[in-house]
Amino acid sequence: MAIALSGCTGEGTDAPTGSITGTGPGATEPGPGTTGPTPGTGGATTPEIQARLDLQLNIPWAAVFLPNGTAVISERDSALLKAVKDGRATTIGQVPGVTPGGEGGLLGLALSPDFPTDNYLYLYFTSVQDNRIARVKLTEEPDGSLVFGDPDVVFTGIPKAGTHNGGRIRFGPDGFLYVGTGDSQRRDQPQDPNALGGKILRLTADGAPAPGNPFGNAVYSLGHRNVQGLAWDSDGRLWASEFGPNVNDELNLIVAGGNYGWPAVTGAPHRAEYRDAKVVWPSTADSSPSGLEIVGSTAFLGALRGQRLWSVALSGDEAHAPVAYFTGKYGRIRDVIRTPEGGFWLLSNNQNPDFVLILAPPA
Ligand SMILES: [Ca+2]
Repeated sequence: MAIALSGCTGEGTDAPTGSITGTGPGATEPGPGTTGPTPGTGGATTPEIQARLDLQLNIPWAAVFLPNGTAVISERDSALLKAVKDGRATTIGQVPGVTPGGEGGLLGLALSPDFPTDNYLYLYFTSVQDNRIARVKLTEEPDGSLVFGDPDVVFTGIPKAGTHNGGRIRFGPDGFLYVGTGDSQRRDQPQDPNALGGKILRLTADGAPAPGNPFGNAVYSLGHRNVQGLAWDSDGRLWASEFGPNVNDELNLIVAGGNYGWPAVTGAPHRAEYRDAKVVWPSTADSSPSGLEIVGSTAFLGALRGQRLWSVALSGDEAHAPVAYFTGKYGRIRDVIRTPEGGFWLLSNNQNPDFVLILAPPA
């Protein structure tokens, strides 16, 4: 069975409605817009918004926190890196070689696990011919301002398109760099273990395939449509958020060599050859999940088209039904980032200008 590739990236229309499903014991179906305590979620309470930073951002895509507490934000279309300290944003510089277009541009950021000694900031961006990963040395000047050197391209050849460019990068607990790619509107990519589209990749810090990868190349998992968020739970399991077509946004539990179904199937159809999503949002109008963070055993996902923050209680390999917060209050949410204080930043999307919401640590 193939599902028509029509709606895209939270922009689709006429999305069907249905129940939002988790797989865990005691899962409930709170429905869109539910807030507050819900059975099966461990008595989740609405996160407290501590502040809103009106930083006049232009389509921010990702953020990382440096060891000194300064945040670095990527802007997709301007290709600017901006620093945020004490609630003020300053421009660090423009990343050369970025070719924005559609959903492409300067996308994911990841800080080297050895940043205190190597000063490497990793960048995923769309170039004139592909999506690629580079690293820059990010250092502090005597006056406290940040500067970066020429990009050192470490990985190339991820297919690009107007949509479905993936873009999330993150170092895992094993010290390797995980990369979420999109199918780049090429339906032959996700099921081909030798193609880079529609994958989660696992690389060394120098951009080589990580040792032990399941196919002997850069690919870690396959059958993805457009991976948008990567995070590990406290037991080291990797979870990933993914845009569905006009149906079936997904939260997946990722295992090495796992096939997540696209473009043959979406959601959780219980087919032996594919791995079911652990959470399925039948209507992309409710979700279109992008950035993902996990604290303890709770996942938090920012929703673009759904304009809300989703939390999902995890129990081992299973996920409870998601709970929504802030539905429609702050517009589209691109990313969720853990702060050094244990709370979160939420990056708005397409709010013209965009802003940051600071959330208190979860109760
Ligand atoms: Ca899937």
